[in-house]
Amino acid sequence: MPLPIIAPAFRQPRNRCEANRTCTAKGSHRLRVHLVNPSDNSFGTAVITPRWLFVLAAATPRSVGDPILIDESLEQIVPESIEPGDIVGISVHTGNALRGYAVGRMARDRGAWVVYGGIHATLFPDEALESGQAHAVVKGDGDLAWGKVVTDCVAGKPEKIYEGGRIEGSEFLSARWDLMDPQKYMWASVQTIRGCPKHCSFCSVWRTDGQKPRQRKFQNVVDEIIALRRLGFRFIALADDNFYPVTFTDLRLAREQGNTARVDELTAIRNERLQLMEELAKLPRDMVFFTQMTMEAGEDGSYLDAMRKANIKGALVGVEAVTPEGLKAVYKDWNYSGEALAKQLQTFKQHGVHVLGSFIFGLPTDRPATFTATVEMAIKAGVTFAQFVMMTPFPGTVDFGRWEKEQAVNPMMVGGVPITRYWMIPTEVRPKMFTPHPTMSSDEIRERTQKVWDRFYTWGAIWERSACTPTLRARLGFIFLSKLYRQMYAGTGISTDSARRKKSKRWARWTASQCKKLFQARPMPELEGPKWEIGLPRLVQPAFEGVGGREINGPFAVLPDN
Ligand code: B12
Ligand code: SF4
Repeated sequence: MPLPIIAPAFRQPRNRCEANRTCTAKGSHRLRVHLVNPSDNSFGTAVITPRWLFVLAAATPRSVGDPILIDESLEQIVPESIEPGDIVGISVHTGNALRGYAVGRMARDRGAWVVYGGIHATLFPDEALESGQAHAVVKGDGDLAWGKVVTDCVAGKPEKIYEGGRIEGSEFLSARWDLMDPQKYMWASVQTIRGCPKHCSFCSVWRTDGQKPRQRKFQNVVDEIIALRRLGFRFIALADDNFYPVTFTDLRLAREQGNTARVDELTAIRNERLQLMEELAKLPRDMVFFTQMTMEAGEDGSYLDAMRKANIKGALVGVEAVTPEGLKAVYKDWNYSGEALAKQLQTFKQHGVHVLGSFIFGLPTDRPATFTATVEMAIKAGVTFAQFVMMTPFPGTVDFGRWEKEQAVNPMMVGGVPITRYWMIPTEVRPKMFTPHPTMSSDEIRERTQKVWDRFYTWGAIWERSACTPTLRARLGFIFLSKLYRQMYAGTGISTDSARRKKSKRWARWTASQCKKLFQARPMPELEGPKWEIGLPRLVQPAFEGVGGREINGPFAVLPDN
């Protein structure tokens, strides 16, 4: 058996020599590539791997060696690890942009090339150039563009903007999981599809990633998952925008329009989904997948059955609002409300797919009674987990555009920053809500939201829900995970009480380390993958090797199979 590769990724170098493992002569320095996932909060253990980090690692030209990967949700970057001439790639989404810019400025001060990518940099490249002192920004997908950026930096002449665009599903790179420390994460993340045909008003996915589903070759997905199982990962989040990209309505409309090309296209997408699930069903039975999809999938029992057989045991479903007015406000009136909603969500469970219901508070149609009605609906619909997020206008969304226009006349300022650039406001003073509500104050919405989290995640309610697990150990895992989820989101995210936040962070850190143990599995280096008939473009196929020997069993392991 080959020796395990111990990733340099999270053992951050403390001094020059360690920083430069490839250093050849005293005083000389061969440039290194660093990829940084910025975060203000480090928990030592993370729930899900930030996939971009390992995909960009795969896109890094071999000529510059393996990149150093730093996930600040585990631990903060050590500035001394950056040397003049190094290349530092930083990913920013809106929530971590400010921290990302601080890392970029630090790296530039130390003489490194600084490059940004990710959804926020794609939408605000000028901001990354100015506030983050970037040499370059990649807009869109980095799989193909990153190699050119690195080569240009090495040559000392990077361009300011690179158009990464929206590459085809067949071009998505497989991640370099060999550079990950499996001890640090509970779930790995694998993407099977990008883009979403819907157009919800609070979501930017359909605008940045497009409405055309870009589906990865199922063989590549399966190969990557096998590599992860060999390493000892059996919990895998399918980091997809929408796992149910073709609905019955889409097919019916195409048929009614006599658009046979469209019918064929949709059918092919759907068939490939089913093929993927058929292959997943052949993997070791201890594997557990989790995905995100619309509740329309409740219409299609055979699809849900295929998910269950494929061990896709849960899905985040965007319920958003429980009233027709609320759904209309977010351009999601194709979602169900009232009794039909409860029934639709129960269908998932009846087919063996657990639901993490996602609800939004702070919609203009919300009233005090909406909070109670929502949590009662979540309980009635039998969702296994729930998240209650406060309305946030994310850039690139319809909501953001509307709000920015309203604010243009007389912009509200917080600490000298216009509120429509809220991510630039230091986190300590950043408001929790930005868009004014017609009848409730932000504090009222926040307090009511917090109460809803507290009510959904009482010990008694969690205990009752945990009955879906067959063993006591699994039940304990379920309880831990529920409490962790609540603390990470409601305790540290929504709360403005700094003592409560501090306590929540400490608690989350401890619980995360306990939960991690429950997710560990025995590596299966011997696991054989299918031999595909058609030769696939294998842009990167690193050698994956098992790491250590660990016991399996975790909360989802035990969710019913049927
Ligand atoms: C899976 C996922 C999650 C998972 C896992 C997160 C994780 N640890 O990775 C969970 C469920 C935990 C999650 C949580 C949240 N998420 Co989320 N998530 C996603 C999703 C669906 C896929 C992300 C992914 O892994 N993609 C696969 C990788 C390979 O793609 P990528 O990250 O886009 O990277 C590519 C390019 O962007 C580029 N690139 C990225 N970084 C860099 C860096 C450099 C240097 C370069 C050159 C290129 C580059 O190259 C990569 C390869 O092509 C995206 C939707 C999306 N389409 O992006 C939303 C998304 C990122 N999430 C979003 C949000 C809002 C959240 C939450 C705030 C939700 C909430 N209310 O709690 C939290 C925040 C969590 C946090 N603190 O980070 C928003 C972000 C919007 C914004 N403007 O910032 C998105 C875009 C969805 C949306 N509805 O709009 N999320
Ligand atoms: S919220 Fe979900 S369904 Fe709506 S556009 Fe975004 S990814 Fe698609």
